[in-house]
Amino acid sequence: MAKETHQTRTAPSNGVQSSGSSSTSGGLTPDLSDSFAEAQGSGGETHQVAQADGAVLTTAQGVPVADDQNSLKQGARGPTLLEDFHFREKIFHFDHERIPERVVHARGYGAHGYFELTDSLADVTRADIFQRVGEKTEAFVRFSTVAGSKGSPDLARDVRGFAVKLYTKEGNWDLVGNNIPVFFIQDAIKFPDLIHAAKPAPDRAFPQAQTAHDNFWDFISLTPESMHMVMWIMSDRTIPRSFRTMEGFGVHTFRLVDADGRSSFVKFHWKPKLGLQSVAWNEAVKINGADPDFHRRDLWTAIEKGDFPEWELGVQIFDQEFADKFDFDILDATKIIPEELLPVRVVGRLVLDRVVDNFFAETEQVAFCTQNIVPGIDFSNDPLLQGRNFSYLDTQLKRLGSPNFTHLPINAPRCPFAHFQQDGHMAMHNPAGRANYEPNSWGAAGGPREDPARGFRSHATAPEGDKSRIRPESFADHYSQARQFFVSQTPIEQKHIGDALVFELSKVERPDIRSRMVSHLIHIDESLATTVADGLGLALPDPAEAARPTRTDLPPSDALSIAKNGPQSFAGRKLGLLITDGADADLVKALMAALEAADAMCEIVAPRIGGATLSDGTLIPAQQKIDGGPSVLYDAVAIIASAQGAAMLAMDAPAKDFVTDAFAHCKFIGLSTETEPLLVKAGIAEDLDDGCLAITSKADAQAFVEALAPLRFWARESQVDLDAMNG
Ligand code: HDD
Repeated sequence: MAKETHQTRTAPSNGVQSSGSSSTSGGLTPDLSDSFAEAQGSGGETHQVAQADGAVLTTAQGVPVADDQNSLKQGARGPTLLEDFHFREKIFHFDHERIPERVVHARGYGAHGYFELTDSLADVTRADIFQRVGEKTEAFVRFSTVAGSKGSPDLARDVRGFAVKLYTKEGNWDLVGNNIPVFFIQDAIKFPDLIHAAKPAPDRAFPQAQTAHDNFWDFISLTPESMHMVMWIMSDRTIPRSFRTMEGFGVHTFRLVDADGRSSFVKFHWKPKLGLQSVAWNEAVKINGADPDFHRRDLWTAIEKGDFPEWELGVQIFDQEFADKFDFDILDATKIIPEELLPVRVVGRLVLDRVVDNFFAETEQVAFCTQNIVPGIDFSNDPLLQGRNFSYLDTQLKRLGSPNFTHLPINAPRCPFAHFQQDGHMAMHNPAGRANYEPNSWGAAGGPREDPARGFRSHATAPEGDKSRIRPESFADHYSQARQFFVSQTPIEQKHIGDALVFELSKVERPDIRSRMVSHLIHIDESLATTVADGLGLALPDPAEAARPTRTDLPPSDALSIAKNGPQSFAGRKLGLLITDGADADLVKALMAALEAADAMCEIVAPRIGGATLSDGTLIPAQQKIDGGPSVLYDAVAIIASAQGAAMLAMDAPAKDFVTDAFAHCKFIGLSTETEPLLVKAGIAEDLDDGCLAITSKADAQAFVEALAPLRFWARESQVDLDAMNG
């Protein structure tokens, strides 16, 4: 039997910390099979489900199967016999394949990678992960939407979860954040109400994955503390182009604690290397139909082709004296500390370089818990965080069905662990030996002991005040930072916020809810309130009662704008190149080469999936037939067609949509001269602007790719959008 001691039980390790290698873990990997092997006393040989070529199909008990096509019957025509253990085991297992989906953040996608420290924080924290520059720590990240079910589309207007599990040498640290730095509510006791209101209404069970309905806006308009968050969710932050182009935030104020027990406050930021990028709302709606898996496909594809998504980890570190200067509370999760007041210090980078082996084993079973912190990091008294610390552990038991969910490879620490917890469903790490309690007098054989020096210690904070259910006065300003966010946006971003509010509230059936919502907007920005009221066909209501007047002196913060923090080039983005038979081979090849040189992707769209034969006879296979490759799937498009090809495209509705949508979504469009008939039929030939570039030579192709650096050609929006013209 494989010997196992209390002291040195080591979890599956992929060796990132110790050796820098990146062998796998998670899923039914050799690591897991080792665990099985040890737990089951097999002497170390693996119990992995054999996947190798030529492996014999067996039952779960390992019995070789002779016939997996037919159940066992009495006679050729039945009945089926109860003694068919293979059939019964197979169906029994199938019947139990589903586990409860997450009550929020059900729709998500994960990947493995590592965190690398680039600037030591040893001066402010003893957290092991922040000590040695250059050291890598294995990480698993899961991105998600909040409101939709597991099968809902990726481009719902919604907050995105950004949950990071860091397998440090002193235990797992989970930073369970979002792509928005504030939250709807200040106290965790309101979380079930918020989520009930956002999810489908209980009687009719719709709408799915949308906040554009009465219940959501009813709750929100009765919850003034949510107004800052409302500005963020109505901005393009909630329709990101990719997980790779979102920021992430720890949201709460946490604590860092140094070796001497001194503590400072900290806020965590993840900043994407590709810059901030989002799509347009009308585009999002169409992406959901064209490719409901848009975000997960994007992440998978990027990692598989070696274009590893990357973020910087930044921290804002401050002390009590700094905190006291604000008239809001740093424990209030509806507030930010503007980066202009406290710059973000970059201390590391997060790289995702490996897709999962198995979605269920890893992404579905990963259990993030806000209470998973490590020595050197501590909680603040933020009442939202305090409540979360109960909720996550509880929810994992419900979802994964056993307190032993930490035994699953994706959840197990990579560092040694030793404790006296035992038994329960699916126990895989029961300690060997006689002592399963502490204190004991079995000496060295008695199992693990406390370590006062290395062990986790909570920062000692003095209690304040009486036991009570109270919302502190310092949490009372609900509008000042909402206004600050709004005035920090570029005009086009402000327009999008107005459009989004009008869209969402137009789906609300009760006029009094619409009106109540607008009554809050007056405190944020009167012009916004007027635009939204006009857009709804509503008289401007009286302002809502405000606990505190809005501070209008908070200066704009550039860090809050997507447009001011956008991409620097077309790298990592995708061009949809529509071609036809006879298209100019030199132009097509020059464009493809320029994109490759710019580290960008190119997807060929053609009338037939077999591809198109270019002017020089080269057959270029297509990745999409035109009907399956609408322009909403691309960051920019180009059309290079022969005269005959363009004439055919001009008769094809999907081809016309390809151009009109690209135009309406303010995309850069590259056009060969022959495409004129298509543009005429699509109704945009007269409207071509500086965002539509002719591609008539190799040099044009190169210049076109360089022109693609900005996110969009936003100047066009006032020409193509009725709301913009009204506004
Ligand atoms: Fe939460 C999941 C982020 C408030 C209760 N939450 C969950 C996930 C993310 C967040 C990213 C998905 C993790 C994964 O990918 O598995 N939640 C947040 C943020 C919050 C927040 C940034 C505010 C700052 N959450 C919050 C509150 C509560 C919860 C106030 C309850 C009191 N959240 C949960 C949960 C979930 C969850 C019910 C569902 C699935 C899970 O935990 O594992 O426990």
